[in-house]
Amino acid sequence: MGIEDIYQNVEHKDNKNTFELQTQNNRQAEGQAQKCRGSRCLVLITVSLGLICVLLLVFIILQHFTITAERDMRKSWFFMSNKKNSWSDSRQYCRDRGADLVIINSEEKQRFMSSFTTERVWIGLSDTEQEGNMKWVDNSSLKQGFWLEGEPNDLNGTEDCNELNPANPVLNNWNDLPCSFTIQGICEK
Ligand SMILES: [Ca+2]
Ligand SMILES: [Ca+2]
Repeated sequence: MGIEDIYQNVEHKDNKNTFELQTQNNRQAEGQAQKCRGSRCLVLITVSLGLICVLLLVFIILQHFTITAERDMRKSWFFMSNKKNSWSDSRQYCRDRGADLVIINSEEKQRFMSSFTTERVWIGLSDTEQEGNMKWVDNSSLKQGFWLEGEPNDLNGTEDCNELNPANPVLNNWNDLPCSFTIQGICEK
């Protein structure tokens, strides 16, 4: 083997080594790129899942508000009876329409009902069953009354049905009357 052959051999070996090194580098780079792609993929999946969760949450909240609003609408459907009548005939007017005389069980509702009408109106409260034991049309007991001063007075022992008279102060405008008295009623559906 001449000196030239030795040089050629060494050169060939060097080339081979360089090629192997390059290949190794390429593999490493590819591996890193794959790793990078993999972690990017993970981030994307995480972000997507997060977005889906947020969308679901928004959807649930919107559904909740829609249902609550619908329920409130149903709760808030009030209408007046068409003419002045006794308490029981006014109540019958409401019942014929799938409603009943209004039940006022909060200050908020009392304020609303007082602004709902300018007329004296029957509300769904009476003590016809037992004197002094005021009950709503759903048979629940009265917890908070918005009575006119000195009322209910059961005048002459004949007053068992109750009106709301919006001409009086908003939180003091109930009065008991004879049930045969004729005024309109507020129905609640
Ligand atoms: Ca009474
Ligand atoms: Ca009275």
